Amino acid sequence: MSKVTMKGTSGNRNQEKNAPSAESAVGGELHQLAGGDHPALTTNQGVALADNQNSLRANPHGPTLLEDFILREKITHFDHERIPERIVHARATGVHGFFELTTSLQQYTTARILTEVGEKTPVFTRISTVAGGAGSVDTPRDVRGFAVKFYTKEGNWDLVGNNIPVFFIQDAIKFPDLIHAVKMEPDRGFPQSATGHDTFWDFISLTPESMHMVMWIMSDRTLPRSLRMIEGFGVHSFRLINEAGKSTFVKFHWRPKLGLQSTIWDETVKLAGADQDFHRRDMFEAIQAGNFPEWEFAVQLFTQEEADQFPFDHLDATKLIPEELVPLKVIGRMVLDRWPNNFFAETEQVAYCPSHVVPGIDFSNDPLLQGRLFSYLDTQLSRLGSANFHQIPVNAPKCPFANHQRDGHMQMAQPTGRVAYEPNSLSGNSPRETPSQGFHSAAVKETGEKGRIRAESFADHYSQARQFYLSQTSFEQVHIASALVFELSKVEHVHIREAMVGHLRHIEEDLARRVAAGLALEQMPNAPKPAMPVQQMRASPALQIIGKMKDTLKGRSIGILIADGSDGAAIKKITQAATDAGASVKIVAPKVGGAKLADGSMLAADGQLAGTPSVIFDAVAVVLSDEGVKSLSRESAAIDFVRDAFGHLKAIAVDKGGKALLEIANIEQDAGVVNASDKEAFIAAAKTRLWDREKSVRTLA
Ligand code: HDE
Repeated sequence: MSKVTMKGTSGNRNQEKNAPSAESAVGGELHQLAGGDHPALTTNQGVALADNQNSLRANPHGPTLLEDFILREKITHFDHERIPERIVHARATGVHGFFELTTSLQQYTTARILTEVGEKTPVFTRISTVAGGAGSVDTPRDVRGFAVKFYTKEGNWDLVGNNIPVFFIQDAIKFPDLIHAVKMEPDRGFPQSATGHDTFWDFISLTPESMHMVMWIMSDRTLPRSLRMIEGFGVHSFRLINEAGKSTFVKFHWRPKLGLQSTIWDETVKLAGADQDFHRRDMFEAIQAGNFPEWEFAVQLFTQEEADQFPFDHLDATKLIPEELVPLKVIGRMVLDRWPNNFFAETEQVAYCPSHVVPGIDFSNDPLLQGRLFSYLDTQLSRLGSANFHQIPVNAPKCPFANHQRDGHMQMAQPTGRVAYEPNSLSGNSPRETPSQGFHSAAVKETGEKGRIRAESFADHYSQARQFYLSQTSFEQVHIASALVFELSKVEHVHIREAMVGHLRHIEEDLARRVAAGLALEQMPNAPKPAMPVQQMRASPALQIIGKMKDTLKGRSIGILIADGSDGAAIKKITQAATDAGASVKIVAPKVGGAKLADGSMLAADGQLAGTPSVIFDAVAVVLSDEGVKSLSRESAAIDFVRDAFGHLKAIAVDKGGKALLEIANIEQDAGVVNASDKEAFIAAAKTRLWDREKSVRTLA
């Protein structure tokens, strides 16, 4: 019997150059062993492999031998490839970049990152969903985590925030309950990354302090169009400390240069099917194309005396400080410009801790923040398995660091000398304290009685929820009401639906009425007794999304649907107008190889129609010949392409054939359906959503 081997078929056809690994860098000679440019494939002990296709067997049909150390090493390593995923924020996109200070805060802080104008500080930013596991979709209705690690000259500073400026709960002790309620229900293991289920709304309905956050998560803020189009917030108040030791409170904000933009619910649901990795891919493609996303960094600064005048307690993380009360001061910018080399090594292993601050920055007494100062370090020990997690390259400070901590799992450093303690008289160069520039906590006087007490100033649960709702445009209000109807319709227990509507009555009676009607409640439920009367607060337009959309197509994407016989000149004109306006353009055709245009030339497609629905675009154009219309009229993907674009309030440019397809799809012309030859009208319509159209395409609450 002849021996069957698979030698030489190891699939090394990928010509992309791999960055040299630690192993291959060691043995120069191994290069020659493998021949050409390829380093030798070795075990982790550096032994070159002669055969990576077959395990060692007693004979061609015999058992595999235990002595096959090559097989065992490879499989063992594979078996241990995963580490525990984050309990929350498991699914994420991470990107390197830099922070540049434009205005000094020297008056307020000694932190050099906030005083050295023009200095560029490297950052690693990780934007995440909260509830879903690492393999869940990018686009559930969910808060986005917005964590930035600044590798400053004075140590790492982690600003671990969200894309929403408030939180569900006031005290850290409630966090495990909140997360257990929102995550998949423990007996059935679903739903994955969705709030629309009984346990979540049960907990929320019994937690009035969450009502402000509920307004935010039911708004389109939780349905971002792109991670490049979200805001970020440090959420808690922090302190800045200046040279004289004086401290000032500060709230941190990130504002996207591309403006805020969200999708609408039906689009979001379909996006999850069209592209599970929609946000990660969008970020990847933007970075690859050199369209580096950018955020302004802004602060709200205020003193204790000013805080005493606020009609809320700024230490309560369910409250925000309206921009109208304390204006934002822009002090810098962050640009994300480099995709990680390796997802696991960087995005997965990065370890943020709100307790990572630098001299000149300090914490406030926000009880949620105080709990977080414990939780993150603890979580890193469990996830990364060692107190040496700071040695992993993505976590290591880029400034020198030295102390007498020693040993532990996976120690990578090799400290020299006999001294590992301080003070000592035996070493002339061991690390010592730096009394002047070292970290000092703010000298804050604490008085009062110890106890498990919630401050009375935390008792107002509805006023800012009401302010948020009343600050929205009517289009946004209707989305909030409809989201509540959608979510509560997924809740089986009627008493939970009723309890929620009861809370809504304190926020705004009309909202409660709309939701009650959407749920077909026969009677309006009673509102629970509020701990404090609801205050009337001035509307804050800064809380809208629509008000913060920018009049631009930069960073947006236009899809052009074509088929055999389409007019090449018309396609070219639309492409030119869209790219001139800053958008990227993708051609969609029934076959990925492209379509044969009217002039006989082939135009390659960027996406095949069935796999490239209009949900992934901000606006679409349809350019078809009579022959093209005929063939697409029988394609549900083509009908869905235009129906969804219309239903999702997008601009549609059509030529004669495109118009015929719209008629087949029963789409009526409106201001957003424009002639493909009128490029100005198309570009103007593509920059927004046709909000007025919505009432004609769906019933909203
Ligand atoms: Fe987190 N949170 N959190 N959180 N959080 C984690 O730490 C926790 C809270 C936030 O990209 C965990 O490394 C507690 C508020 C982000 O790696 C964990 C409390 C805000 C990320 C944890 C909160 C956040 C996390 C899980 C209540 C917005 C992802 C993995 C006191 C200001 C960071 C990890 C990344 C991650 C605990 C509340 C944001 C379990 C106990 C409020 C962006 O330690």
